[in-house]
Amino acid sequence: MSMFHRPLIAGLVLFALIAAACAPDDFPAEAGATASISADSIGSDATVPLIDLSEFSIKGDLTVPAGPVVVDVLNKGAAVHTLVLAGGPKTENLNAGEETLLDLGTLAPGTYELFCDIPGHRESGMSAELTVVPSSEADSVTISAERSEEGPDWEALEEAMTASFEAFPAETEGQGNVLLEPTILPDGTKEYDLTVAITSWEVEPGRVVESWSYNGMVPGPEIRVDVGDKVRVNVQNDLPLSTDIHWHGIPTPNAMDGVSSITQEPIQPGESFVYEFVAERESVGMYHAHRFGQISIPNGLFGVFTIGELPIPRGQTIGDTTIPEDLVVAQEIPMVLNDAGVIGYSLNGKSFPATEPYVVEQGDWVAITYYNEGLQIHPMHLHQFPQLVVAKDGFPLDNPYYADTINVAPGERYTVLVNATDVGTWVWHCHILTHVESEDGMFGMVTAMIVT
Ligand SMILES: [Cu+2]
Repeated sequence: MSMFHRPLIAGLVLFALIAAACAPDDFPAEAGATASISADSIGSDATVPLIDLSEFSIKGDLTVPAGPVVVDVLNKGAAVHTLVLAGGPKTENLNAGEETLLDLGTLAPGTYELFCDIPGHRESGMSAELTVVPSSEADSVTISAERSEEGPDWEALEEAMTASFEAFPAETEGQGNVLLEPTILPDGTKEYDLTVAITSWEVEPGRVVESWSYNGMVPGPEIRVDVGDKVRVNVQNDLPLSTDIHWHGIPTPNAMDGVSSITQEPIQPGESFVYEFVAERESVGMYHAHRFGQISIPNGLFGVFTIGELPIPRGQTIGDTTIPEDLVVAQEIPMVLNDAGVIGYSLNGKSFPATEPYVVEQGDWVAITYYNEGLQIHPMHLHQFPQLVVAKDGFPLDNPYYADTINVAPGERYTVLVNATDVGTWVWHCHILTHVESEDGMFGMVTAMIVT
């Protein structure tokens, strides 16, 4: 490398933030601190690599010589992003088009992870390795003198988009939501066994992650019981952390609520716990860990738990439609939403093109329940067919209503009825566009209803 520093882009507007408190040599003691600095406070011996953020990638000068490093970060994307040095400093939230300097301190030779800490972005591809070579090898390193003015590679975008559609539906290993059959005990109790462990999970073709799972699947096995059933769930914890199970939306005795340190002792690694309760009323619920939920749930520890029948308003008139008294639901579709952890943006544990298309016959009535186990809201849009919202969190609505887009917040469930009146492949997706498209084409929270 000829120079350790380079001219800063004219007109670069920078904000001196809390740099005063952060001596560069203190890294990693400044872990988590935001460390944007002003242009004129960069030491003349600092390397200033250019890093670009977009949906969902981190690109730029990813090899630097050992010594002081100040990254010039530009958000070239459409969404808010950050740049974080794992265990080190991070930028403020950067809006689309914003640029800042991030002081990484003095880096020793080695590899470091850079990522965006907006939920879901790291898992979706915003992670990159920064390689720091010994200063004796500095001559072999090239740092961009200025940002390329080249526009996007339109052709590459076209190719990636077409390829992503052509791959749908893609086969992957593993399927979630498989109905779990109980063992019926002599007194009629329905007994289920759940093993909690870190297991491999293929989210999309070739992307195999270390998911946190119930019985090795994401979402965990579906549990379905009748009102009045005695339920017993044996939980074996094979995680490296203690856990518990909360029955979200399911009434239980307090001691069975699954909030360890309050209603029970944590289930330690290698230990087990038995949950027992009576299924009191019809419920459209979920089960998930409560302890370490922010780690374990996005990583896959969630499942669907249904008591009784879905609340279908047979015979009721909504607008100019009367739901037939003898309406037969051709298919019940649980759709569990997630957006973070090792799984990332997904429907039922899979990212497009590995998401499952739902094949129905023309005229079928289909009942769909959205379950949001993620950290963000997701407006779920089905093309062509109005979605009749019949229940919120399992509670039947007095006045069901039609919507074509249903906003599902974390923890919520919406049950909708759809009459598949028109033949075709109708796309079905979250309408936050960065949850479904990246520069690699379609991904994440997209599937289709195929009406034959
Ligand atoms: Cu979304």
